[in-house]
Amino acid sequence: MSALIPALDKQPAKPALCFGDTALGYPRLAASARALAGRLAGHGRVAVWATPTAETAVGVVGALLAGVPVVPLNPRSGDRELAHILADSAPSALLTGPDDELPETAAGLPRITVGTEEPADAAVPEHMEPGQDSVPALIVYTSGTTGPPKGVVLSRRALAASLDDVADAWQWSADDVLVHALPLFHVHGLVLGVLGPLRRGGTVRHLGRFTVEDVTRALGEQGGTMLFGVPTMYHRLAEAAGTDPALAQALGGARLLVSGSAALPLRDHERITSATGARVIERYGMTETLMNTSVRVDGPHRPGTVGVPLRGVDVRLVDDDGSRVEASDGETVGEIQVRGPNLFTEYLNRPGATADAFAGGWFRTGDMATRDAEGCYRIVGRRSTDLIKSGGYKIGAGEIENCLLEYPGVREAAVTGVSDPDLGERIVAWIVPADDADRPDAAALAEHVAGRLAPHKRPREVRFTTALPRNDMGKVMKRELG
Ligand code: MLC
Ligand code: AMP
Repeated sequence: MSALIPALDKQPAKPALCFGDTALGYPRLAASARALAGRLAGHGRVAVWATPTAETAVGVVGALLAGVPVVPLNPRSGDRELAHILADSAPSALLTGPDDELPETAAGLPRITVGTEEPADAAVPEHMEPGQDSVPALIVYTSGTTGPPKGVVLSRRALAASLDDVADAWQWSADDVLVHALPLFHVHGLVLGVLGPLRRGGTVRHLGRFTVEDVTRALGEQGGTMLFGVPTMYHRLAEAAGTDPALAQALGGARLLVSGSAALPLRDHERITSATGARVIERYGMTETLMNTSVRVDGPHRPGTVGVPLRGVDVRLVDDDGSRVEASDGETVGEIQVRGPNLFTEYLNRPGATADAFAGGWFRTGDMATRDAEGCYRIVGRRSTDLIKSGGYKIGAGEIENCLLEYPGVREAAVTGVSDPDLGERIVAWIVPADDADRPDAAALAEHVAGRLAPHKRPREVRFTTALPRNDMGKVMKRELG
């Protein structure tokens, strides 16, 4: 296979990575990543402490050059989540920035400090980029309906195929300067948001954290041409754009605004367009599949849909009894199933879960959608009420319920996602206390989940009840809650 990032050899004269005041051109990125790759010889798999920094980007590129699969870790993971991911993925070392402070759970791992200061002409070992497309490149952890997160193994082929497919749909070129503020431990921020611009030979400007002011500056005076965000970010931009002319001008001047990871409500599409003249393009993806569909730059603009299948991806709708939905009537609902080189290889250490995820070679997404006469897909919901999308993060209800049940004074717990204008869905915990006169403290329950799992998994609301609605089998009927 050809190099995943050809610009490391061609070294165009432009910044590759901009994180705050740190900017790395291609020669320096290549030198730093190659130096790291040399240090990774002999490692089977490494983890990276995925702060939103240039060190994380260099760490991942170095591991890709070395052919060493890399596991991005959320630096805010709680002790339980982190211990699970480290035990499951068994990395031989942890790549970190020089100043990262590690929690005790990660402190036992050999640490490799990533540098970004290698002089471009330093003598560094020839890189060892593997020749095989099927070599695992990334292992990204993602929540399921039950149990702890699963490691999704993504090959070099999947990364390259998906990045080239979206480049085709978005006319994404080396001239683009991508702006974003997404976390680097999921595929949106890391694969699309960092490896995407590098594969094109362009530039990424990462904002560290999302603020309306920084987006305005990056798309305005700093010359950004594209913005990637989750709907929560676009919602906040839509709220501000009506009364902030500088923001409206910056958004209106961008070549492309892309939203993904969850549905962007029509109202936010409309507010952004009326304030800025710009249109937001939606694309649909998943950790296991990378990108599947998108509204195309050269196609019809269809807000409220996730567009058409990407060039290399087969997409079909399947009804409850397993037969293919042939109708393109914008009404008949089926489960989205996908096939193509963009798909993951397996769930790490979970052959059963991998087998269950496929139907005759097609990956079952669990997302329900319609298809219209122009071939545009509209996502209408999910098969399971146990998967919540909050702020663009996928969160499994079961994992949070198990965590809540450990807390003193909790007899029963159920977790649901309730519609929320900012987060899309917000996590609500339904708690049956052991003693109704002595209920656990709601803030302490949220803190418990944040500290054990991750802050974005914490319940934003706790509702106490005397009993959970259950069916004859004893299963909680979540649709009756709320
Ligand atoms: C609050 N905080 C707590 C806390 N309460 N911390 C610990 N314990 C508690 N009890 C802290 C948080 O750590 C954070 O700190 C701050 O309060 C706000 O946290 P938040 O409420 O979670 O942030 P919020 O403002 O809601 O974040 C919105 C957001 C974020 C949009 C910025 O949700 C986000 O980055 N989403 C991106 C998700 C994503 O990338 N998904 C892609 C998945 S891949 P501080 O210091 O920050 O203030 C995928 C495939 C595809 O889906 O198709 O793309
Ligand atoms: P994750 O497992 O975090 O990768 O999340 C993947 C899920 O995000 C998909 O299965 C969808 O439910 C959802 N998703 C991603 N993009 C979109 C979109 N544009 N519209 C609606 N849902 C989306």
